[in-house]
Amino acid sequence: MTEIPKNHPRYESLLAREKVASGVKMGITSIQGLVAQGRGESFDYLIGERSTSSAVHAERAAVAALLLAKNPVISVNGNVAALAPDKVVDLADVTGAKLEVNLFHRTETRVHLIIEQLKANGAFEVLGKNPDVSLELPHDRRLVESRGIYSADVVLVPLEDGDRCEKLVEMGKTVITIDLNPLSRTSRKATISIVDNLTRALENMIKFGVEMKKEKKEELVKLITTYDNKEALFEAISEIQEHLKIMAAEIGY
Ligand code: PTJ
Repeated sequence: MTEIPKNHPRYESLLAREKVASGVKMGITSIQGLVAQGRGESFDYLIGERSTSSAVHAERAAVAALLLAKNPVISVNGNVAALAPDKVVDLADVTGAKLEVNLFHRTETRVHLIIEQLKANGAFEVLGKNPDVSLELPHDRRLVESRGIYSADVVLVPLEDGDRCEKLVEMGKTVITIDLNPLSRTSRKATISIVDNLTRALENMIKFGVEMKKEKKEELVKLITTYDNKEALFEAISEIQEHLKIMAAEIGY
């Protein structure tokens, strides 16, 4: 991985880029993952590279849903494994969720390498190697484990594609997504859409998880029942508009 000087004004963004590129070199991330990261980066620029208040609101509701779930599962793909293997393992620990590797560009080698990467970051068990159920989907994201995503009541699917998100919602699950694009099909189809950068979102969620575990169950239920995803997406888009207005004013034309 190329060393990025810590005082570089775009340190976080360049570091993330290096992580995804080295994920590709290690065989963890798909080559298409580079394009996905670039797409995410451009939305992050428009958002202002911060966790907005609508994102924080969605992250709290998502953590409440994970903590109250009977069988919560976090789905891991090649970008997540490259960018935040430690954080995804920590979030699973804090919320009691299972981890399951689920890939769009599935190869058995990639599944194996991602499982090893998560274990190297402290995961005890990672599902995904032996899928025994096939969802009605025309691509490999259909392959899931009955103990994991198939029977989950709450699933966190970071950097997801719209049709599996829609299928999981159709199956009656609470689907939480992390996607910097508030206009994506995934964001519009999910139960709780977190419009934030994966790394920032996971860091916030781990912190909230530790705090919220001490809260009464009724407080967590309230966070979920008062959450409205359409409203949250509307807020996310408005926050981008506001940020762009500020940026335009700074040009000083
Ligand atoms: O590892 P695989 O084979 O399962 O493939 C994973 C990718 C990500 C390549 C695959 O799921 C894919 O092609 O995803 P998309 O359709 O490009 O969607 C990714 C979405 O995530 C886009 O809307 C991006 O804006 C968003 N995104 C990309 N990077 C980040 C992100 N959102 C949050 N944080 C990021 N770092």
